[in-house]
Amino acid sequence: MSLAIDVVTIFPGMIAPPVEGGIVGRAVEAGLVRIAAHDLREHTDDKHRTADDAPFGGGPGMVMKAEPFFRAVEAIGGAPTERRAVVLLSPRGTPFNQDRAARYATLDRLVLLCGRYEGIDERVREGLAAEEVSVGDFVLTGGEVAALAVIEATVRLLPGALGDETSAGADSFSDGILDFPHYTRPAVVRGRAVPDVLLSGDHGRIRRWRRKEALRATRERRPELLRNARLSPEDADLLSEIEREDKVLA
Ligand code: JFT
Repeated sequence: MSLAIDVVTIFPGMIAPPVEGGIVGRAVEAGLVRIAAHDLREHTDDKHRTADDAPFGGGPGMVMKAEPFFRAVEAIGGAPTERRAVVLLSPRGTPFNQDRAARYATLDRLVLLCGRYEGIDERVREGLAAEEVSVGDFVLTGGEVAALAVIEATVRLLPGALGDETSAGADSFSDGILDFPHYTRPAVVRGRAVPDVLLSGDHGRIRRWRRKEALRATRERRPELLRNARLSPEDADLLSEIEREDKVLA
């Protein structure tokens, strides 16, 4: 029916406020998604509520203990028939992307496991058949901010999450390339004018200009995306125009 998202973390307070506002908060209020943050320390077994320990093999830092994660996921429960993914956020994970967000948006339940320190005992990934995912090639101090990125990317794809005005199909990445640049009033800002074509009222020229600028940005910033993008014959023409313009400027 609707999606349930369960986040397991020693910092549940990092999850609650961000999911109360914006598109995600509205999707919660509309009943499109339920989001719960679970305190990992509730599933520890000593009086100090210890969630980490020293690494086997030695070395610096601490490792998140396995057993509290197993207990937390058992306590979350869920029907045996539900479509579920368990996701372990990690800088050594498979890159998260729009295709994966779209798959998570089709599930009944998404369980997000957040750790800290050097990472989570490997037996958690194995034992829960978790997908180890990274939100990008930079280093955070734990999984919570990464989990928030996965939540936003997934929830906005749920049918009804975006208003009628906007559609997820018009985004950057929906057809594998970057978005075109955007402008709003006034027509001149600090001496910088909006491109004339956008004031022309000629919707054919506007559409073609936007497509060209989307292709130009992708070619300059993310050329690897062009190899896998769905490109039309018109796109090929526009890319040739861009290449010719580049040569003139060079
Ligand atoms: C960092 C993270 C992601 C993602 C989970 C856990 C501990 C700290 C750390 C930092 C460097 C090396 C551990 C996490 C991330 C990202 C996710 C953890 N740390 N080892 N950092 N950067 N893109 N997703 Cl658990």
